[in-house]
Amino acid sequence: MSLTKTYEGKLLAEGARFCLVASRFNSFIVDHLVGGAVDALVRHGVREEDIHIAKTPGAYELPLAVQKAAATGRYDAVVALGAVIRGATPHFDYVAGECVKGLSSVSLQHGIPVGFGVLTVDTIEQAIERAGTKAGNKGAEAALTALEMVNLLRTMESA
Ligand code: INI
Repeated sequence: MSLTKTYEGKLLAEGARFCLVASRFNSFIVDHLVGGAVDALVRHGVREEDIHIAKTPGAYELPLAVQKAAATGRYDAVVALGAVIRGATPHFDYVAGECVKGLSSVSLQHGIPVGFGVLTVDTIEQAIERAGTKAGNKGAEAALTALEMVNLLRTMESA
């Protein structure tokens, strides 16, 4: 028998409150990520009234709004949802890079999980595949990852 103590999150977080921060840019994709995230959380026992949604203009603005949500102290986790599509825009690397960098620093700064549901893809087809079609729904995945992290942190705190 092993004496090693292992902590691992379950997909339950009783009474947990979530803020989904979603960008309006590429909303025809992002709306499906938001829908997937809400559906996944509710199906895992989160109350609808414990899910709040904030909208930003684009993915570049997500870190600031996520930071604000975290700073309110109202949420157990925040989930960032967006779609950066390379297409023909030279903006891609700046928008995607700054977004990723900002989100990870908010999580560490505030000590709460920040789910990363921002698609960074080359084409609209790849975005569609990840927004509820053949490659699943990355919004749902990010929300469940955040839920699991809430459970893990609770378990580690109460040990
Ligand atoms: N914002 C996105 O969310 N996705 C993109 O693909 C995108 N592109 O390609 O430009 C994008 N740009 C807008 C950016 O997020 C800011 O809102 C804008 O630069 C104003 O600060």
